[in-house]
Amino acid sequence: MELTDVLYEKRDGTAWITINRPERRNAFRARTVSELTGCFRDAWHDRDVGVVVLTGAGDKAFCSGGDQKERATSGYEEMDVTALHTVIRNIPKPVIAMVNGFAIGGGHVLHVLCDLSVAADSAIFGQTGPRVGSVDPGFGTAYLARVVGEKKAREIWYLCRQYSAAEAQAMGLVNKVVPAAELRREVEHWCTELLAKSPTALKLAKASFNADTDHIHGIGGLGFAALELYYGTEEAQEGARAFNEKRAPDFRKHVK
Ligand code: 2NE
Repeated sequence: MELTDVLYEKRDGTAWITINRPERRNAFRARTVSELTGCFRDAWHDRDVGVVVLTGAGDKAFCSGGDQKERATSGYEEMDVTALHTVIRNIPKPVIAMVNGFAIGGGHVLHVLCDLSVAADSAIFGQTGPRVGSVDPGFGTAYLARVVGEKKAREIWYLCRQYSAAEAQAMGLVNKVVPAAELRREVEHWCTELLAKSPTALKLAKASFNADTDHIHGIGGLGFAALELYYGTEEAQEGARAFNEKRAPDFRKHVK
């Protein structure tokens, strides 16, 4: 597949996957998701690749989640986010999120699913689903709770606040925070360290960590099927419309 939304480069044992839609804070549309999934699959089968880095183009955003403009016009038809989540989890090589700016909404979920997260001190973290009429059922919610604990995960999802890199590190959401200018060098250093380790031991360790939460796949599949139905409702559409019209959403009439 020709790449239009993603940059893909393999260098010295590391595959660098960069979401390249900076004018939309690296939001993903259906095409972006399928390109990302294809790059991860390529890295999976390339015996020269030992580590994968996921990042965003520019210095403002890692990824701002689903493209709300595309959602408002054509919906998220053809967007298979679960396939992307699955390949990030199952690729038998460590995946590092190089968080260079906003990691928001479905973009926040992507960094949570990576094995390791190294962030710039300027990075900002948060979920927005209940503000824009969406949610990331499955790994986006339940696995986040494994990372930061139930109370904090519910706060993150219910209140849709933004958190600084220092706050993210304090809650165990990222492994390391460095000045923005040093981010790439720091990540390269982590890659070099990982590439010196036994790939089979890393593969077994990853599979073993995953085994504890693999059951979330099932509920995630069910949840995304429900999400498709929710997106068809007036309530969910009000969320996307409000974001695009740069106003606060009005959900009050939908309380049941
Ligand atoms: C990311 C954030 C916080 C950045 O704020 P700021 O102030 O730095 O930038 P601004 O002005 O909001 O954004 C710059 C341009 O990028 C577009 C904006 O509309 C704006 O465009 P113009 O007005 O210049 O034309 N942009 C930013 N994010 C976009 C997006 N996600 N889709 C389309 N265009 C986007 C701030 O921009 C923000 O909060 N963005 C939205 C975050 C969000 O709600 N994401 C979706 C969550 S739902 C989801 O990801 C999802 C899911 O839950 C389940 C399945 C699949 C996806």
